[in-house]
Order: sequence, then structure tokens, then C-alpha cells
Amino acid sequence: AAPRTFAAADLGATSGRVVLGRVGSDQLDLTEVHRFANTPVRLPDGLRWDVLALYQGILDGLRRAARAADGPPASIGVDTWAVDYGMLDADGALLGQPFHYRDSRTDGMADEVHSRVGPDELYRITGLQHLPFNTVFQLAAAAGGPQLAAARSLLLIPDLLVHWLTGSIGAEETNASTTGLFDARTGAWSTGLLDRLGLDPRILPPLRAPGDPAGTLLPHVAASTGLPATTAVTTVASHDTASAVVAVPATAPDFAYISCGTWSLAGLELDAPVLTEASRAANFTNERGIDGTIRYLRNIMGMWLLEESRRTWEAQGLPSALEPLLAEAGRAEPFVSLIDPDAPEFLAPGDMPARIREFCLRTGQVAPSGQGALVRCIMESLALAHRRTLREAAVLADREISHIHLVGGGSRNALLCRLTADATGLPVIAGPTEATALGNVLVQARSAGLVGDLAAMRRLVAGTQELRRYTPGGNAAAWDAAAARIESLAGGRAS
Ligand code: LRH
Repeated sequence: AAPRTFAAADLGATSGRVVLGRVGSDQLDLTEVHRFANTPVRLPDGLRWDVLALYQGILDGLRRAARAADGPPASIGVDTWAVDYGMLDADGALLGQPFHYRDSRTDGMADEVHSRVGPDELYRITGLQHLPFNTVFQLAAAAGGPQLAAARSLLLIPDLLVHWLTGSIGAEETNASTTGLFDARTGAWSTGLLDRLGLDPRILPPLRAPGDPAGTLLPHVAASTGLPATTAVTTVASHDTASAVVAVPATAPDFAYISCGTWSLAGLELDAPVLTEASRAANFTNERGIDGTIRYLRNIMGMWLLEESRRTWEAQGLPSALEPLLAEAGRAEPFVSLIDPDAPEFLAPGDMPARIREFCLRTGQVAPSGQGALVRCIMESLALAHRRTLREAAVLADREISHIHLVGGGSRNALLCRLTADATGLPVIAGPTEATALGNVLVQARSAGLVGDLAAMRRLVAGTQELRRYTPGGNAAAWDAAAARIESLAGGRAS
């Protein structure tokens, strides 16, 4: 078949973009046509996403896509981060700006939910790792309030954006699986759970799967973008991490992946969820992937630690450019200070360098003495968290791992890739950087009949995208010692 073009609207925690993907039998090229900032806004009642600005950014991107040299896209797909949502009232109006998952209104809400459904039972149903911001805990914070009472539908962010583009209402299943309201075994909303939590099951839209049609553009969207009103919007793996995992360039079965951006999502692709008590205790998640696969992984506080540090330094008038900081970190003395990247105090926006120094002092270590040392501390600690997570995943899922695919923006960070190979003792294949947008485009291309199954999509990525290989260095003993040290840090977790 002749190559065709698809548009991916791909929104991350700090920026969004519209990307055109050209797909043919041995072709997969991306062109970014528009990039825009994603700047959360703090209102008196909490931290919000500026979802109208994000939607506007998508429209601006589609306007450029309409004038692309290869002709307008055959279809459009939307992916974003997980768990967050907007609610519509009976008139279809948006009820308030969606909350940011880093907002503190979920503090204490897990206890509220657990008093109705215990954490062990919740895990056996949803298979979801405990993160304070899971949708179920956000809804506990909204319970009893006027907006939830007025809500007729709850739409996860990509579903909301697709609704504004097309008028259609649906819940895409890879993202639905991150809510804590979804049954990991059956792949359906857990209505029993909703009942027990006092939530009206009717606010959850019917599920749709990646590849399903989501509609065509509303007339005013077509008019304002210059795209034909017949342009299809296709359901993609709308959870960005699920799209990224689609585009992991794996050609052998025994791989692990790390989707590394604001978060590091490290884990395995499985056929069935692991819902054991050991898995719950280790806080692994069973999110849905494409074609009924399970993304068995753990969230690790990823480049957020570095990004938030850079933001702090910039505000303080200190150097904040990425490359020089990484170069300095590369030269810094190894294994001076280590942190648990997942300590709860690192979740909220704020002065990350100060929090990292406090963590080190509290745990009886020296605080990193300068910017290079602090970045070194972050990178080594992330590499150790990658190691710990993948080793635990292999045991809990009873699988061998022979190599790691590290995809996403973090794959550009050579220091992190090298440290991850060293820490894990496994080869790291880095790239593609644009895994999420590629996964978005590929699912659309598959629906259009241009590419075959998941294995074929991955072969196409492996054959067309630039990948770099990092072989573990010969310093295993030093990493073993560092791993033992971080495990043993007393008081490492703020209680
Ligand atoms: C990464 C991500 C991750 C979720 C988090 C909220 O962008 O989607 O998979 O846990 O954001």
C-alpha cells in the first residue's frame, strides 16, 4: 500500500505537540508540526491543568497539519498522561478545570477509600499500584462536592480532547486501566467497586479499544483547522505509556522496557495480570497494554527530579542548561549520595535540590555539594531504582530479562542510559526518543491496514528508528554495594 500520513496529538506533563507520522511498508517518519507548553495553573483550590490551552494547542497543530506537504493526515489520535479527568454536566459543559495529579487534595484519600474496600481487595480487583493520585482517590476527594453531583460523564484527558474534536463519548481502555475503577482480569469497569465506593457507574463512558474508530471532526473543528470534516479520529493507546510500549523496538521476547520521561515506567509486557500479595506488597501495577497485553510495571519518579531541580535553579539564577549539568554529573565522584526517588516528599512541585539534600542528611549521608554532585545523585539513584524494579518484576512475574529497551525523552540522556546498563548488568538499547508519538501513529496506521500485528509494528520501529546500545561496564561490585546501601538507609522514607 502507498504510504499515508497520520497525526498524533501527544501531550506530556510539560509540553504537548502535534506530530505527523508517515507510514509505509518499510517507512516510519515523524515530523513535529507544532509544540506548545503545558503550564499548570495554581488556583485557590488547587493545581489545575489548563486544558483549554492544551486543546487550543492541538487545534493550532492540526491547522499546520492540514497544510502539510504530503497532504493532510488520514486520521488523528490523542494520547496524554494517565489518571486525570474532566467531568461534563447534563448540557455537556466542562465542570471546572481538571486537577493536576500532583495536587495535594488527594492527601488522606486513600484511607477514605480503604475504609470501604481494603487495599488487598482493591489490588485483587484492579491490580493497580498504590499511587496517591489514582483516579479513585481523586474521586474520593471530589465526593460530596457539587461538581461530582452534577457530573453526567467522567472523561479521562485524552477522551475529553477526543470528545471536543468529534462529539463522541468513550473511555479508552489502556487509560481506563489506570483509574483504580477497572477490573484487571475482565478488562471492564468494575461496577461492583463503583457501587461500594458510592460512585454512579453511569458517569463512566463505554470502553473502547485502541484501533476503534472514535468519530470524525465536528464541523466547526474542520472549519477552524482546514481539515476535511471526514477526517477520522482513531482511538489509540491513549495512555502515553501504553503508546510508548507499543513502539518498544523489541524483536525478542525476553525484554524489559523503561519508558523514561517525567516518570520512569519500568517493567515487562505480560499476557495476564499478576495479582498476588507479593506483587501488591512490591507495589507493581497491571495496566492494560494494546491487544489485551498487561503492562506490568512500577512508576519511578523519573526525570521529574531533574526537571524540577532545573526549574528551581533557574528561579534562583543558577545555571540550569541540561547538557552542561549532565556533563558535570558525568565527571562527579560516584556513589557519594543516594536517594530513594520514590520517597513521597519528591512528588509535589517545589525546591527539589533542598528536598534531596534533606533526604541525604536525614539518612546519614553527605548532602551533594554542588549542582554536578546533585545531578549525579539523581542519575545514580534512578539507575538503582531501574535495577531494583526490573529485578523484582522478573521474580514476581517469573520471567527472564536479557536486555532493556529504554525509550522516551530519557533515552537521549547518555549518562542515565550508561548508568542503567551498569546498575542492572544488562545491555540497554536506547531509543526511540519519540516512542509515544510513534505508538500513537502506528495504531492508527494499523487500523488503516498499513501495518500488521504488534510484532510487525515493533519490527518497523526497530528497522527505521535510530537506536544506541549501552553495554554494562565492569563495575558490578560497586553497584551491588550501592544497591545494598540504598536498601539499608534507615529513615529513607519520610513517614
Ligand atoms: C506518564 C504517565 C504515567 C502515569 C503518570 C500520571 O506520563 O502517564 O504512566 O502514572 O503519567
